[in-house]
Amino acid sequence: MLTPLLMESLVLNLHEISAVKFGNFKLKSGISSPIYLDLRLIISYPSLLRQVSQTLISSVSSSSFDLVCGVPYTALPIATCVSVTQNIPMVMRRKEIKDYGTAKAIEGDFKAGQSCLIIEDLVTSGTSVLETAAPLRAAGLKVSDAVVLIDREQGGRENLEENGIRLHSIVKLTEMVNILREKGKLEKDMVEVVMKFLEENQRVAALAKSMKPKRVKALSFGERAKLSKNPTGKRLFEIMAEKESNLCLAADVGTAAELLEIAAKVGPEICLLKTHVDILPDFTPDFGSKLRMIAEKHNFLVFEDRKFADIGNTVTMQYAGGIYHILEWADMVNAHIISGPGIVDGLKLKGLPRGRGLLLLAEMSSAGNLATGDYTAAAVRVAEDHSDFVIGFISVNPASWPGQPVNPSFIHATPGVQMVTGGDALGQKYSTPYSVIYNNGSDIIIVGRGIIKAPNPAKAAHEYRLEGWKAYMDKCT
Ligand code: 5BU
Repeated sequence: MLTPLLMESLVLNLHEISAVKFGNFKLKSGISSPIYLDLRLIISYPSLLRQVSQTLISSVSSSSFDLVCGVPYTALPIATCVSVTQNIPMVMRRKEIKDYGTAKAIEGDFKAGQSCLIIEDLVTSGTSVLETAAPLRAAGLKVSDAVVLIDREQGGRENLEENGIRLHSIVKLTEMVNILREKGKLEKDMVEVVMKFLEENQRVAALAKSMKPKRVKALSFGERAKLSKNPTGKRLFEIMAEKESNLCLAADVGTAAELLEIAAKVGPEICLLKTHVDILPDFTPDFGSKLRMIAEKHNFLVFEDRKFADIGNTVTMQYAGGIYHILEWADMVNAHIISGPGIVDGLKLKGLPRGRGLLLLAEMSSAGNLATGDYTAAAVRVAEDHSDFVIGFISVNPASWPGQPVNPSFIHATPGVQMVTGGDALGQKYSTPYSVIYNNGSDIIIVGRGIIKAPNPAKAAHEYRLEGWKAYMDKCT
């Protein structure tokens, strides 16, 4: 605990450098606020930066953490200062991944199992702390505490608590305002305006929390396996439960040889392997049987991301014939519904007698795509009419679909997943494993470059599996 004198000195120093301002400010969220905090200014005052970092670390027991990590960007210099003065190694979370070749979500040297303290300047709802906690946890680090300079008291503490993170705050915003009032730094009229604003904001946060629909416990994959009418759908649920994996590898590598190699390496971590067979220059007719041997050994299914889109008669030939004979080796394929339900009838004609399954593209991950609203709803209707063959959907945010939840026998698989949010240069959009599974209501994370471009794909797959599985377990409890 900070002594009243130390807290007072800290607050006055922050006020002195105009890191706390009073007036009428338009916040990023659009609302007008009589108070504005700009803690980025601290870096221009080294003695204050030292005071802030010492105060922060003394409010938690520094010896119990192996590492510290600042939330980018404002808290990075604070965390650096803590690291240097306390001799605790630091790690850094990348806010965006630019170069997929060398990209790592967490920079620095660390070992799985080490404990990491998160350092932040200001907490409102706690979202930014959670965004940093997710990749740290995914990398195997233990995150149980976060320390913050100022708590705006708008639900952050409770939100973090729900996610297993204890929040230590140095000053609450109301305490800060009280100190400044007592020290004559605030006009009486302004005190009233500020206090009213803070009270209202706390009320709004509490109301939003109380209005949040009560979460319904999700059915387990094991229970859903019993509901599936299709053998491949049933098997996929069973594999997910057996292997504790809801990870699909998008194996978009350069050659068939590389694909088979990565399938063997990553096989133990995945429930599903997704191919684009038409990108493999060295495809040979025995590719399918070789891949299936690896799939059987490691107990995963094979999904050819063929995205059929033609009329029923044509897709029967594309599915079973041509060079690739997809029907022979892919447990499941997917299709657009742009051409109408006849496409499902066509694929079913070939696939159902072989026990294969189909995913319909209800949504897509890329920016500006047209699979939204009525199109998504139409995909659900087509699936319901063919639930012996359609096993689920390519979905992005099924929790937001009208008329939720759809029949739990359907599986939702979501592409566009990496440990940090962002995108690539060609329209791909990324969400984190936890948000895809827990917040957006999907079942399977489909990860490509996040794994195949990692320095150690098997290790990266392991981390994605743990993160995806944790989100699923949280939904089921
Ligand atoms: P990435 O490297 O994780 O971005 O790869 C994503 C994979 O998922 C890639 O094979 C795409 O073809 C595939 N994908 C997608 O990204 N978005 C979609 O909406 C659909 C498939 Br459908």
